[in-house]
Amino acid sequence: MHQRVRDLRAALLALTPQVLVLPHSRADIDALSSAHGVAYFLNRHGIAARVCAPSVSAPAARLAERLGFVHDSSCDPAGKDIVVVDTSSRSMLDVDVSSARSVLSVDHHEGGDLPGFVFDAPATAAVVHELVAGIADCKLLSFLAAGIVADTAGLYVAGADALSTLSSIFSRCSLRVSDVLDLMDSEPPLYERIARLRALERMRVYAVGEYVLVTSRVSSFEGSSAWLLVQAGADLAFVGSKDRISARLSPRFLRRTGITLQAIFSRLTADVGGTWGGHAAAAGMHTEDVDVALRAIPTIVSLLLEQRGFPHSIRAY
Ligand SMILES: [Mn+2]
Repeated sequence: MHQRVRDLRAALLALTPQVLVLPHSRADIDALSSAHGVAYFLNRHGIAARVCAPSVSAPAARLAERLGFVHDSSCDPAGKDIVVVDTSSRSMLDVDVSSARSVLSVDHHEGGDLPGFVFDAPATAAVVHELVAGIADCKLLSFLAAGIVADTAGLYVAGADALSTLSSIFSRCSLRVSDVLDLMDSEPPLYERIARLRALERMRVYAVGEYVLVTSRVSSFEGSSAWLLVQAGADLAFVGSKDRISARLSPRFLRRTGITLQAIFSRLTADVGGTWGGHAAAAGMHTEDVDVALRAIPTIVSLLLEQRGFPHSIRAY
């Protein structure tokens, strides 16, 4: 066990029950699996702990249900010891923890404002795996493996550390990569599939330089729809709902151009108003006029390509 994980272990074992384990808002698979891992560790050491996750992403909720993990969807932090998981930023939490007795974060992102441990790890689940490795059952280990697969973009950016953690889980539980992928790949519900098909029906297709940019409109599930459009061949997909646009980039576009959604949305919100948040290849924005914003996107992408010296003519199909 690494020394930092040993320190984390000691800090966790010093907590007073009942401990609340809190993943970040709209908990993803890494956050929710890590929260269950930390709660499992505490419970196994006689410190009663519960997972409190007021908002959970659909893939994480499906996976937890499939593996039989349950969490509370509301909780009162007053006077309790809280472990915050997969974030160390107050603003990323659903629950105001200012009345808590203590707060300890376990995270792999820099830049938070909560006290605790930030690890240089591919996923929080990899850290939690080290914490529970000797005691955990294969349901929890599968959940943590899915957390690592999810946070490494389906192993696309997995390095030796992620693979060696997975290797240890796979040999202990006789798993293959396909078992974890099958576990994660549950069919989305009817309305989500209809939204995705609507997004296909309503899309506008542009070629910007050698890249395919697609915009579309749905009434909900815009993130899932944008993901689908990238699977269908788009390099950049922007899907609007009533007052929100979700976007995804293909790994190819990101790798070749270095243009991120941060760059695109910073420019777009400066031009048409609104706020945005997210990662390089998956992000979203809120805006008053979704149609105006969607129409402005091809020109902005073309400008960003031009600034970086790439061919950038726009063609609508
Ligand atoms: Mn994570």
